[in-house]
Amino acid sequence: GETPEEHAFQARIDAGEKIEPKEWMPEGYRKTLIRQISQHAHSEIVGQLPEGNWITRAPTLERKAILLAKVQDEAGHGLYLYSAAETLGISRDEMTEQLLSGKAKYSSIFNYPTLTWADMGAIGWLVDGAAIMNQVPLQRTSYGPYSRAMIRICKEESFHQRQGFHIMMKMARGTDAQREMAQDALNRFWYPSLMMFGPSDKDSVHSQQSMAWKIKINTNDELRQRFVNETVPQAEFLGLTVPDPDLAWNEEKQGYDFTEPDWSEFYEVLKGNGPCNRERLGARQKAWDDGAWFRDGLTAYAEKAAARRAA
Ligand code: FAQ
Repeated sequence: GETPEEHAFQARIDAGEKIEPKEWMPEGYRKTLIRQISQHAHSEIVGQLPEGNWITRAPTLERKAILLAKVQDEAGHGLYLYSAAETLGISRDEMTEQLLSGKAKYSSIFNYPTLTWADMGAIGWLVDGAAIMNQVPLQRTSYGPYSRAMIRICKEESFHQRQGFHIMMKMARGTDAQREMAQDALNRFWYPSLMMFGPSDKDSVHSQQSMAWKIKINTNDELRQRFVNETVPQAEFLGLTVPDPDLAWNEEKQGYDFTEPDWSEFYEVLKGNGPCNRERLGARQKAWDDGAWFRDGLTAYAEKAAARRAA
């Protein structure tokens, strides 16, 4: 049965009120938010790695400056989201330890390699495009700090998506070799992008409760369908082919029928067996280890300062 507190809480959610950090909330609500927000934060931080790989090899100074700015934005999004999660009573250090131990996930998409410059286009266009599709509704999520973080982050993601599409446009209208590179990037990133929305609704363990709490606003399949509907015409505009022979407009549902991603591949990536899982976590572990002396220094300084104040 529902306690009076839980009942009053659900009534506030149903009325569209925002929940703020110091207010009462069910333990499950707090835990679910910590899980989702921290995984989102980890995705932003790990998400810097595939693109960071290309900063030194960007084709022009202008492209390099833009890519550098985008990757810096991702660091900012990560820090913003860690702060939102901290308001729920977990520390940055705990979240980092959960990431490194494999207890906390990050988006499956960042376990795929970035092989060519066209991949920078495909990531901006498809990966940021999918991120926006998911995050625009989350601006209305029930937890105040998360909702406000999403508003800010979505503005920057829109710029990221545009810059990716612009790279794709240049490549798709360039030499034959460049067009082939753009097509190859689309071929490799299409299904991993569809996986970003999570398992199909029948296999999504958290959707029902998260939607009742308005931690999630849409189901995974709803957002995936919206993404396909919006992206296919963009691929056509680019003159590129979506790597799905069964893709077809369905007049009745006013959307595309499309092939589901290979869910066994998705679960393998989640288990740590994707092409780059070890490399990505290895890079985060190294950054954590290399920064230990600095964290120790900060703690020692803070303790000394506190002792001086007490004296
Ligand atoms: N990857 O029951 P559900 C970005 C896990 S955008 C890995 O459906 P839920 C920007 C899920 O956690 C990317 N794991 O789960 C950028 C759960 O496992 P758990 C980040 C996944 O939470 C762009 C299990 O499967 N965005 O970084 C994935 O209700 C370019 C069962 O699934 C967000 O995180 C996946 N794709 O729905 C940066 C958005 N899908 O936790 C750089 C906020 C599912 O029990 C470059 N998050 N799982 O161990 C969400 O909206 C939701 O958490 C979903 C999953 C929709 C991702």
